[in-house]
Amino acid sequence: MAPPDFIPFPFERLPGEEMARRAADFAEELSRRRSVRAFADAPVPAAVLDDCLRAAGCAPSGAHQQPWSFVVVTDPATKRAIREAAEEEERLNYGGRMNEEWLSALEPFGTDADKPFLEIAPALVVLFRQAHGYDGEEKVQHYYTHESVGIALGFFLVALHRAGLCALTHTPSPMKFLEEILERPTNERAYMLLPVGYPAEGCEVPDLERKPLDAIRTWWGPRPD
Ligand code: IYR
Repeated sequence: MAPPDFIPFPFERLPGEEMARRAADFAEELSRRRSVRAFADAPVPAAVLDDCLRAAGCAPSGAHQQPWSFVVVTDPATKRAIREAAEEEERLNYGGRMNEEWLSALEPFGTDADKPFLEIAPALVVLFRQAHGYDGEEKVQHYYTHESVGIALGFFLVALHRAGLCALTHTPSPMKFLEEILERPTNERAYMLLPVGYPAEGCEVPDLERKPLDAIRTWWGPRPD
């Protein structure tokens, strides 16, 4: 990639009150985001998904290498193939690959090896991490790929929520089958499988509490108003 020019940063500082309101509103809006495991089959507008992916692609990344690829799967036969392969791995996970401690941590959520949402959700978005890049045939080192892709995933989840869509961060590990089914290049590793859509009629979610701020934040130094 050609080295970038440096240009002025068009930054506008917000008035304090507006800043406080926006921060509080955004925290409130995100507090309503939930993982959903029961989806309606209603299609999601492609343009909305594309915009959410554009938001994801704005994440910062190591050396600006943007080491991510997103594959949107709406083809029913491919969704079925993904479901079958995911359930095969999950049967092994639930049948012994996850230890007792892990299974008991999951028990309150009622998850099991059946993943009907992989066929019912109108779109499966698969996020791949590019472990390295290519310059023609030459391998190019990528940096901080896990961090970069994790941030892009976060941006994507926030964008979906903001657009009125739901998703599940699903990891039917090992996920090599996604690289195979979706015929990805050899530098790509499946990072996350996300069914995306609307909640099914009557969808329920666990009544979870989030850790209060005091439990997740330690402040060193003065607290400016
Ligand atoms: N991948 C399995 C198991 C699972 C693991 C964790 I940690 C979760 O938070 C949820 C599920 C599954 O999707 O069922």
